[in-house]
Amino acid sequence: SRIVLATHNAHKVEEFGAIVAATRPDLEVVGYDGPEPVEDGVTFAENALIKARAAAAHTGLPAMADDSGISVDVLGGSPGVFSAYWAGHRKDGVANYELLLDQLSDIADPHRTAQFVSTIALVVPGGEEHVVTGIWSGRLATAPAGGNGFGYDPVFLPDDADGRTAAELSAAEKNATSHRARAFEALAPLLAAL
Ligand code: ITT
Repeated sequence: SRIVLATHNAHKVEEFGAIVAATRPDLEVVGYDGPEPVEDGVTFAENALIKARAAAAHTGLPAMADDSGISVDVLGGSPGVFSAYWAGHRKDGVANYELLLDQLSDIADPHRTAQFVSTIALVVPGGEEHVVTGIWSGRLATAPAGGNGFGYDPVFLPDDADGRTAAELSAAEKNATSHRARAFEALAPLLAAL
């Protein structure tokens, strides 16, 4: 059966492709190039639902959408839902994490804790809606390292990565443990009926 992945972010398409293939190879994940709704929610759940509802309505297929970001404890959870445009320039990953490192420049361990959050909404046309969340805990590095992944990966030191940043993990290593993988793990039982 088929499910629409409602995202315009090529990195998310790649990661979900690998995560879904590993657990539900029978599920065909199709892309979404329909109208992009205004993401004006103030929570990950609201934004994920906005994107999944739009795609389900437009395609008539079950749709899932990920809304994600990095939440830094000492910043009260920011950038959070504003992660994609923290430095004011949407999609400018390097400026975003450089600003974040600046903001944390006076903060030493153990106060650099942060979480990557992935909230996935599943919307079945004319049917149910579900929201699940996956969290990946770690700390902010003091300087970027690594060339894999995207977004804030070069400045995030996951607790389970032996001191490497997320951008120093292989795609397979990241996809085995990331916030996105954990959210999909919670979603998988709900997809069993599809
Ligand atoms: P769509 O809304 O089309 O899915 P987007 O990139 O705008 O794409 P979000 O609004 O959910 O998606 O923004 C998520 C941002 O959070 C993303 O641009 C990155 O800056 C950051 N982010 C999310 N997951 C990440 C990950 O696995 N590694 C590094 N940064 C991540």
